[in-house]
Amino acid sequence: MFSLCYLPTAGRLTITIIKARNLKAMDITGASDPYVKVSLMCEGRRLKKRKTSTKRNTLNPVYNEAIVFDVPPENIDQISLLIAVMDYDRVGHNEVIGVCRVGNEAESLGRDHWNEMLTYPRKPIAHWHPLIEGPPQLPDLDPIARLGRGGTRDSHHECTANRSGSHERLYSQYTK
Ligand SMILES: [Ca+2]
Repeated sequence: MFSLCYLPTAGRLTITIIKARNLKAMDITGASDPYVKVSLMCEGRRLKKRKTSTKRNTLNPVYNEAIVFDVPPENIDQISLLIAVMDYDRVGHNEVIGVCRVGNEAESLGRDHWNEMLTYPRKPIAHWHPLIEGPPQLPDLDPIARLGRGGTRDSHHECTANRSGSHERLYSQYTK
């Protein structure tokens, strides 16, 4: 479950990772060590990524952590967020537990949630999202992300979102 909130005047997009439940067990302990990685995507390219803290040995982690990206209003239609729940492993590679996407080009709930955020600016809107099991390199392989808006690659639609990076912050211990 996560909330989305957009401040058009400040050009600030906030995603608050609230919690997850019934995650897949990835470790022999019968649990996982989940953290959430959020990628700011523009036409298939990853502009920024941020992650939450790692919760050890649980399938029902609670985060309440906000991640902020700078996205000017003129770029908001080209942006999507790829949310990946990952299992931390002390030895070896961290594995993908599942992913979901929100944005103009996302499907069903991912697009509905995004549109609801744009309809009600300055208001955090939270929803549960189902995770799909994706390959680790999903951002590069996803044909939907590569198409861009309307399936064209117009050079005038440059991704300028979050170029300065001065306002991006990760609040741990964020409270409602
Ligand atoms: Ca693990």
